[in-house]
Amino acid sequence: EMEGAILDLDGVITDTAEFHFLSWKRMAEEEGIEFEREDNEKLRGLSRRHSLELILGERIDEFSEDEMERLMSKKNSYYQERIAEMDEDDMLPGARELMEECRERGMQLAIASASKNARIVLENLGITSEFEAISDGYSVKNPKPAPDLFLHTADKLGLSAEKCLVVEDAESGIDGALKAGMMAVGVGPEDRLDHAHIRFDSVEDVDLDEIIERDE
Ligand code: B16
Ligand code: MG
Repeated sequence: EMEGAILDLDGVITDTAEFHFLSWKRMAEEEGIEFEREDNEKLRGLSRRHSLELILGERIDEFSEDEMERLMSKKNSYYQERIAEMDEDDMLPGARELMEECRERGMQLAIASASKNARIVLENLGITSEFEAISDGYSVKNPKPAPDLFLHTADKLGLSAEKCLVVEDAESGIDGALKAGMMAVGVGPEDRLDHAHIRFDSVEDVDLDEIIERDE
């Protein structure tokens, strides 16, 4: 029986992917680094550092550690400008309902986000107090696709891995959930999430009954 729902933040509760993109793009343009919308998709769910490494690609050798820090903090300041404008209305359709349904089934709720800004976003959405545990980009050393963030979160809930389901929009998040030994629920297209235990096109489509049945 499922006793914990571990939810990803960016892409499941709210859609900040566009804010991340616009912030990376603005930084890249100022620095003469090439970065196009097509390249944004593969950044989904990856840590800030891993994202920058992918954006720089082969040019990475041209940048010192200090330079990389500068680029990341520049991007982050642009991102923080964006999320400062968020409020309750920025929940993805179906996210609130999914949280309520998990509650009705007596499950604990948690957030497992790669983002160091997760707490600010949750505050602005007004849902911080809805979660028994919040793990973010500061919680563990190894980011997704490592299982560490999910295991850390289950631990905070006091639950073993097999009692937790994970809802994720990113390939790397599904990888991590599978490695953690949890029920991996994907939200998004098949080509990105075909390795999930079960997949829905969007958060609105997530059917908890179907997930529970799959688990039995
Ligand atoms: P930050 P999630 C992830 O959040 C985002 O999907 C990813 O695009 C971002 O690079 C990462 O957080 C780090 O964010 O720069 O704010 O620390 O999907 O795991 O909730
Ligand atoms: Mg995500």
